[in-house]
Order: sequence, then C-alpha cells, then structure tokens
Amino acid sequence: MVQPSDSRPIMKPFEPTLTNQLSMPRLALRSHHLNDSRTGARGLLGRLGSAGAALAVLGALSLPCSPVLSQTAAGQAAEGKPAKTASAKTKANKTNKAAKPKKAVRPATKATAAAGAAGAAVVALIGTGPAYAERAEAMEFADELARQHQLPKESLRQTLGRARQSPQVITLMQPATAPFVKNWRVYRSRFLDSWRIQAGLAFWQQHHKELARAESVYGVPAEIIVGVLGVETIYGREMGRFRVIDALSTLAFDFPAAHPRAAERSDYFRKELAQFLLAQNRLGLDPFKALGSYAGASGIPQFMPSSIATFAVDFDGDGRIDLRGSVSDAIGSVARYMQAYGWKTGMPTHYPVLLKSEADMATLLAPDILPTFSLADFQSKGAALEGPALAHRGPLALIELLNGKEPPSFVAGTENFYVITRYNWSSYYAMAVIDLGAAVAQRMQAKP
Ligand SMILES: [Ca+2]
Repeated sequence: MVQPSDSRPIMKPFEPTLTNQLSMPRLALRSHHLNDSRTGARGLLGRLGSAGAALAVLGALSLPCSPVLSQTAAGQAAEGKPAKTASAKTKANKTNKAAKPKKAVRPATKATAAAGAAGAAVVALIGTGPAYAERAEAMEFADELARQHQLPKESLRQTLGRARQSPQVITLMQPATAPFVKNWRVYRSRFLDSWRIQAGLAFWQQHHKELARAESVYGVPAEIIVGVLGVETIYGREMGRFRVIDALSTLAFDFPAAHPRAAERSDYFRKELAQFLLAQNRLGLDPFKALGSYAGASGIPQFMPSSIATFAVDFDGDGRIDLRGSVSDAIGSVARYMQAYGWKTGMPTHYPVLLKSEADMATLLAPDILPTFSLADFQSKGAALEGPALAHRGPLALIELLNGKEPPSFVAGTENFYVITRYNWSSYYAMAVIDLGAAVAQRMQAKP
C-alpha cells in the first residue's frame, strides 16, 4: 500500500458547505481547527460524502459528514437546500432523480449489500465542464506525479487529461451564503429514522459473524461499525455516483476560490487525486469507472483515497481490497480505521452530564471536542457526572450539541468519542453514529 504523504490521513474531511446550510455543526468546524495545525491541509473539508450522509445531510440538514454526494444525495441536497441549491439542480441531478431508489425497506441481501454501485444500473455523474487536458497545471501535476513515481508520463497525462471538470461539484463545495441553524435533534432524526434502523438490523443479522470478527480483531464494537456504515451509506445503498476522477480533479484544480481556505483544500485534494491515480494504476483499474461522493470518497464506508491506502484491509481474504463490493472488507476497514486512531476497547463513548448553574462554561467548552479534563477537574468546573462515569479513567470533553432555538444538549465525551470524529470531524456526526448503532443494537437484543 502506498503511504499517503501525510502521516495522519483523514478519511473525509469535513466540508461545511452543504451541510452548513442547515445544521452543520459548528463544532465540527472548530474541531478542524483544532487539528489543522497537525494535519495541515485537511481542515475544512469534510466529507461530503457519502450518499447516505449526503442524503441525510443535504436533504436533511447537512451534509455533515460525509463528503460523498451521490447523485441522489446531490439531488436531494439540492432540493433540501433552499434558494441557492436550485442552481445546483443540474441536468445530472434531474437524471438522478429518476434513478433515485425509493426509500423502501429492503432486506440487506448480499446482492444489495453493495447496492447501488457495482451490480445495479448506476448512472454515473460525469463532469460536464472542460477536460483537464486543456489545463496546464493539471498536466504539470501529471508530469510531476509521473516523475515522482517513475510512471509513464504520457499515459498519466492522457488519463488525467480525460477527467472533466464538474460544475456540480464546484457548486456543492461553495461556502454557505446564508447562516444555518444547527439543530442536533433535527440532525439526529434524519439518521435515526425507522427505515435506517431497520436496514441496520438486517445488516447486523446478515453480517454478524464479520462484525464479531472485526470486534475481536480490532477491539471496536459491532454497534459502532454498524452506526458508521448506516450513517455513511445506509449499508451500501448510497455510495455516490460522481466519477471520482472528475470530483477529485475539480476539487484539486478548481476548488471554489470563495472558500476561506481554498488553497489548503486544493492542496489536500491534489494529494487525494495523486493517491487515487496511483492506486488505480497499481491495481490495473479503470479510473473512469470509480464512482463516489462529490468529494471523492467511495465505497460502503466512504473512504478517501489516502484512507484506503492507509487503513483499508482485505478482511474477507480474497486477495484484494474492495470497499464497494465486499461488505467484509468494509467492516474490517472501518474497525481498523478506528483502531488506528486510538480506539480504547471497553471504554464508553460518552456519559450523561449535568451542568450546574455555576458551571464554568467558557473553560469547559474551550477545548471543544478534544478530551482535556480529568474527572475531578470536570466536576470541579460544574460538569457533574454520576454512576459509571465516576469510575472513568482518562480525559473528558464537554460536547455541546445545539438545538436551534431550544437549549443545547450536552454529553461528556471520552477519547472514544473523539476517535469517531476522526472519521468525520463533527461531534454531530459522531453522536449520530453512536445513537444509530445503539438503536440497532437494541433491536438486535430484542430480536437477535
Ligand atoms: Ca477482499
């Protein structure tokens, strides 16, 4: 596997764009900032991704999490996005709408596990802008990549030259123009609808052996994996339909200049584009057949190319990593990702917290989601804990989830809560993953 240039690859950077419109968690933004100094380019961009996320996000409230916008997601996002999105209703979106799967409960059969993509007829969203052969900087990028990795220059030029700019991707990445109201309750309801929970139950029942094996090998609970895959792509049903090469090229060379951190984002996506091209070349795959979110994340877990290179595993042992077609590989890869970011087996993700009226909120909220306070420190500042939390070892963070005009929700986040935000830099995302996984687990216990 090719190691990404950055030692701390992020899966889906968090992109405040679409998401923001509705309820994009500001925390997520803050969390990037927390990390920016260490990760450099990957700040803001989130993962716009996955269809599921996109869907939920967009349509719902935010594209919180995942950077992958499937066609469907994009379409819905556009629809859910008030005025501005109307312009995003491209021809492609309309086409997608027609192909949009109904939100009906379907049993997660093997055939549908990787649904949407591989087998079923999926209409790819191909860029409608100019081909990158016309762009000098894109060709220079190809030359440099060829030089660094001793690859045939002409071949790489031809490949990248055929990638096409996607105006739709540019639109989706535009910074939000209107303030959006962050609302955890609304956000949560988008991911914890009965349909998704039912899909999660079917998924867990069908893949319980692989989930148990992943838990055994990596120490990450099945319900966290189930939560991630449900929020990301509804268990493979919505993996995104943008041509990855178009999405990444567009974000690498035409990232919206209006974005406050456009230069960093461009740099981030150039690295992802390089990872993508190198992997396709190494595996002998046609780079024009890879589909994913509008941010270039792909597969059931919506991994960015650098995360595939670093964390993905061949969990079914067939000799290749296939995050789109192999549920087993997807399950193992999510678990390994969490393990790599420091998942502590047996540690809860969060605890209920009661804030006293005299709580030192400024101090408690200052570190954002980064676990910082000892149990004693936390309590002395007015964040009261009880029960099992009193036996907790390790730092805690006060997680604030805004609820629009209603009072915010708070929990005490542990180091494992923080690990989930490494998958997607948003506390709202992490909480949705946790709650979805818990809801499905509850159903499993009632009906194993
Ligand atoms: Ca495999």
